[in-house]
Amino acid sequence: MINLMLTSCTTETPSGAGAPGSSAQVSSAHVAAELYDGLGARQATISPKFLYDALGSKLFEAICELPEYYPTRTEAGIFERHAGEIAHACGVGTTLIDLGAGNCAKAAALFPLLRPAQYVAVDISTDFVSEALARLRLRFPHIEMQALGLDFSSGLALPDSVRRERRLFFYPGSSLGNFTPPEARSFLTRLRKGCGPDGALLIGIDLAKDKAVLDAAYDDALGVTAAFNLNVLRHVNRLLGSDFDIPAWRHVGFYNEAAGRVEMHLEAKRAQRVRWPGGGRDFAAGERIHTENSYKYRQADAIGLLEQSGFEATRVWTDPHCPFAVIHAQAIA
Ligand code: AVI
Repeated sequence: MINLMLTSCTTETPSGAGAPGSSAQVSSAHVAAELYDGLGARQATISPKFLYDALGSKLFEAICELPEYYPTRTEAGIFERHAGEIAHACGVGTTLIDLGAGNCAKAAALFPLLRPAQYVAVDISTDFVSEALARLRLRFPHIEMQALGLDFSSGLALPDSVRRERRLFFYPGSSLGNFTPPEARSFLTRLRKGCGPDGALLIGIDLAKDKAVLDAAYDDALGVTAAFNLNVLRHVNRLLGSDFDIPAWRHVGFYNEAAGRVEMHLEAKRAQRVRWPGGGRDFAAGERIHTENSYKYRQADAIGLLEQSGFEATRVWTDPHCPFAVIHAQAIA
């Protein structure tokens, strides 16, 4: 078994498109096979989940602090400004299921208004989330809480201990964008099945905006996002025993307007051969490894995606200066 360290931004564990979770016990054979597949493909890829080893998680926390990286603070501002309305739309006494709960801070900020009947913190890292819950229980002793160690990006089997009544899935952080749209639809459809006829979803989705803003957010002046992206090669070297020479690669992050997504790549600065046990690959100068997509939806498309997945958007809160949506969506019977 390999301990694939994947942790979160200061609050939620980002999760999506195989992206992010916390500390997953993943079989080394499975991890290696996935990496070999991606690295051997004509267009080489490394799944974004490999961005989140211990250092990658810290770098992601740093990204959330950057002036250029607007999503974290924009979403936090929306939750702060509209807390009362959001709580009203969700209603009190729900079964609040926090997907990628991390340190549970985002959900906990809503507890006084939401007053959930049960709080279920789901994270790929049971240890991390259990520690957070132990602290939360002291602050909110009247709320029934449980931690679930689950990689919900691939399946959502909730145990019987999770109440069936009025399930409210909480999925902030715009991590939905790290799925391709078809993957996002499958994921949301699983949530719809998991929440039952009286369930709902509270989700943060990043919206399309000016290319210059997006380019800067994913290629910041300090080079933190570059370090975050390049660090994936260190992680892969550790996991595979490969010999990626980090200084021989550069970070590329840009908004692909036609595809409606930000793309992150690693570009070879010079022609080189990368070796790993039993194989290797030649990269030409300028050849890229695709490491992440971050889809930016138009608001109408985000609502459409929810509808196609069995949800009806009942309320949408946005920021007056920076397109980002927090959406409350009710399960369609
Ligand atoms: C976790 N996820 C929502 C982030 C994003 O914006 O797509 C990951 C990230 N990649 C580069 N910067 C941040």
